[in-house]
Amino acid sequence: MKAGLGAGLLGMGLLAGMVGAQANSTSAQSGAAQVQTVQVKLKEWTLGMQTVNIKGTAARFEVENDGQYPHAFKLEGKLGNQNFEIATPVLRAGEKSVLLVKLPAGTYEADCPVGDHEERGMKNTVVFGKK
Ligand SMILES: [Cu+2]
Repeated sequence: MKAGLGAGLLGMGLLAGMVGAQANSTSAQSGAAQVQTVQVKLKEWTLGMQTVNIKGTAARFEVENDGQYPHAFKLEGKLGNQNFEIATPVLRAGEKSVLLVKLPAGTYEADCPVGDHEERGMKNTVVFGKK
């Protein structure tokens, strides 16, 4: 569960980026690699995601804490037989972060790693490579 984000993972094709607030870009449309944008509106007690099927293998999760409690957005799963997880920092109310991820086709789990928020319902399944 606690693989963290090491240099080895980057070598396996996991690309992670974190950008500050004000991510309003729609410019990812025209590149060779199609990056699907997913809005994630964290609040009590839901991840607030509309899209959980990523058509390609690259996704840009635009995460905002729409709630009152601190929340974060974490994606986890397996690469081969190795567990990985990647997460935004813990966001306070109103804060934003962006997670840019490229993963092999497969099924991954998203959740909020703060406290017992996952058990309270802040969890979802994300499928990459869904046609
Ligand atoms: Cu939370």
